[in-house]
Amino acid sequence: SAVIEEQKFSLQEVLDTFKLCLSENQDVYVEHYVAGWRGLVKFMNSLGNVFTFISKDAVNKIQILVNFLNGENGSHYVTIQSMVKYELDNQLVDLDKRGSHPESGSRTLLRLHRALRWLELFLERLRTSTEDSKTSVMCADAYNESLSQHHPWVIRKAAGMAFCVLPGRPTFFEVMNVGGAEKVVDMLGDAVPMISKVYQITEDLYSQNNLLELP
Ligand code: 1PW
Repeated sequence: SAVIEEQKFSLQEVLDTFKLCLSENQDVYVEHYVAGWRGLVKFMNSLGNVFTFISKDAVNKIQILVNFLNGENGSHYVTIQSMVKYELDNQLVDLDKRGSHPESGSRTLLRLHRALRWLELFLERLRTSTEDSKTSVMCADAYNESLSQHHPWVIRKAAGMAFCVLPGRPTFFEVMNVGGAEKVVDMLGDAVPMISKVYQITEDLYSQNNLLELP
């Protein structure tokens, strides 16, 4: 019936959003990047309340970028490339220490970018996992290999506690709402390289402009 046909969450749709991120000349659209993150947040929240502390910061950062995108200088924020150029050309970025631009688009996106690496590593582990693999371990390993290096002790501690209560692999796959394990693996095989590409293009851009350590 019509009642049942309300929008169902599917991780497939979320990951598809990241496909839309890349323009023909390999620029990254902020609009789709942010939309991808919105979906990820929705997914995280459906995993349980403990993840709201993690997703809260992402929500915050998504909003900062959306405000730029909808603001009077929005045309400069269409792609990550144009955003970085615009903010650098107009001295809108705190480069060495926090100053008059603590919430620049460039430093805000860098935080999501670092978290995207975690996601990439985690999804790749999930893809190659077996029935008895533990999501908590895969998630923690991916985190320790990436994002944790940018976090102070207290956040690492809190994140570690959140991972411990992650649902097991079967529930996890169910929440992803993609289908059976085989379908999940197929979907991830498709999605992970896409996310990896968006990550790498952003990483190169930030690296070339010496922005990887923005405060
Ligand atoms: C199961 C799906 C996994 C998706 C992973 C994405 C979640 C990333 C959010 C982690 C946030 C932890 C708490 C916030 C910490 C902030 O201090 C930190 N933000 C991030 C995104 O790492 C740094 O931002 P700040 O303090 O420099 O503004």
